Amino acid sequence: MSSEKNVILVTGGSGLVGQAIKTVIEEEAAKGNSNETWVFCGSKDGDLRDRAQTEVLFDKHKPTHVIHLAAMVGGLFHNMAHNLDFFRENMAINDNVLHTSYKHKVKKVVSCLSTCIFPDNTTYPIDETMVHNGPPHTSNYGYSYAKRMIDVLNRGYHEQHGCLFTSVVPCNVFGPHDNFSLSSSHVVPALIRRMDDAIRNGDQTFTVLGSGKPLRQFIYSLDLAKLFIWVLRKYESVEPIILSVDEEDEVTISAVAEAIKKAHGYQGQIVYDTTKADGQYKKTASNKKLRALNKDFSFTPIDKAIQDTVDWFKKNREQART
Ligand code: NAP
Ligand code: GFB
Repeated sequence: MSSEKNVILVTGGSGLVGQAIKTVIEEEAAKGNSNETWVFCGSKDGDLRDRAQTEVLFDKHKPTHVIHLAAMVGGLFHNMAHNLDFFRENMAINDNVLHTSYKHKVKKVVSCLSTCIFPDNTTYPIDETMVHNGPPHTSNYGYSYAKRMIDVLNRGYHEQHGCLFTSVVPCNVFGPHDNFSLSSSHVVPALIRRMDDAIRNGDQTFTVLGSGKPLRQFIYSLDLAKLFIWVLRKYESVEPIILSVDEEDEVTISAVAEAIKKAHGYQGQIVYDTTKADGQYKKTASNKKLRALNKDFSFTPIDKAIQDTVDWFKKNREQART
């Protein structure tokens, strides 16, 4: 990024990933001066489904760069129940943010896809070239197709207008400031919150939904934040880049539940409700492209990341999204 004053607008800045980026940027700022002004926005600063409100936000902040995180986001069960909403809301947000970025001559936009949007019937490991190679898993087709259209829009703005609009593809993310609500959360915050409830209620058993057999790669939000900032400053391609832990760091949902049990110090028994959906069995993604470009990055071990997140939740439950 140039040495002149840069203004980085982070849409979705009040959420899990946005707050992790804020934490990392604040730690950086404490170490010395910067020619960057960072602005973290949530829906109270403007509903990005609305073009006029999007324009007002951009007029106000005049960003030179955008990290575009804002989205309707949720776990497996929320997606299964709201595929239409996930498609329409995210299509509106993405078109407004990218078109307004183009009209405001934003130098670079980094948007966010997800490893869950890849074809369900695929070879492994999944890589960046496979985004459009077939239909996504039925559980979240709405979210997946809307996210894939970000890649289509990025190519269109680059080819037609020379814009540097790119995207990253994280695996499953968790960490402080996550969404711990019962209705829409992802598996890690859901298990953390529900096990805290079980402890408070004195429950002797704890139910994990599904079989516990599916496999996932999980990245700690603070690690993803550091990689996002690296992409903003150093990655100059329109092609998506996967930001995930290594393939061999993939774990079962059961292993995650046991790690959360240990972090909570919960003494009860974990049981499985196999009447509930498992979702995708696996979505193993390769981080070879990232490793080739960012050789020295080291990920936080998952047990430490889970312990830190459990500790954060117990300390901040009253203010957390529950
Ligand atoms: P999150 O915690 O739910 O945060 C979503 C953010 O988007 C919030 O700041 C929210 O603002 C904002 N937002 C939602 N609707 C909006 C609207 N209509 N107008 C303006 N802002 C709106 O989600 P997250 O986990 O941080 O996700 C951030 C990005 O990472 C998303 O693009 C998501 O698809 C992607 N991602 C997440 C995961 C994961 O496992 N969490 C995995 C892969 C990719 P308010 O809360 O203020 O309303
Ligand atoms: O994070 P998650 O909800 O979504 O994980 P996905 C779902 C897996 O965790 C399934 C099991 O195998 C569930 O059976 N699970 C067990 C639970 N207990 C729970 C629980 O209490 N809550 C939840 N939510 N799951 C999502 C996509 O897929 O991945 C989204 O649907 C998004 O679009 C996200 O991209 C990153 O990993 O299955």
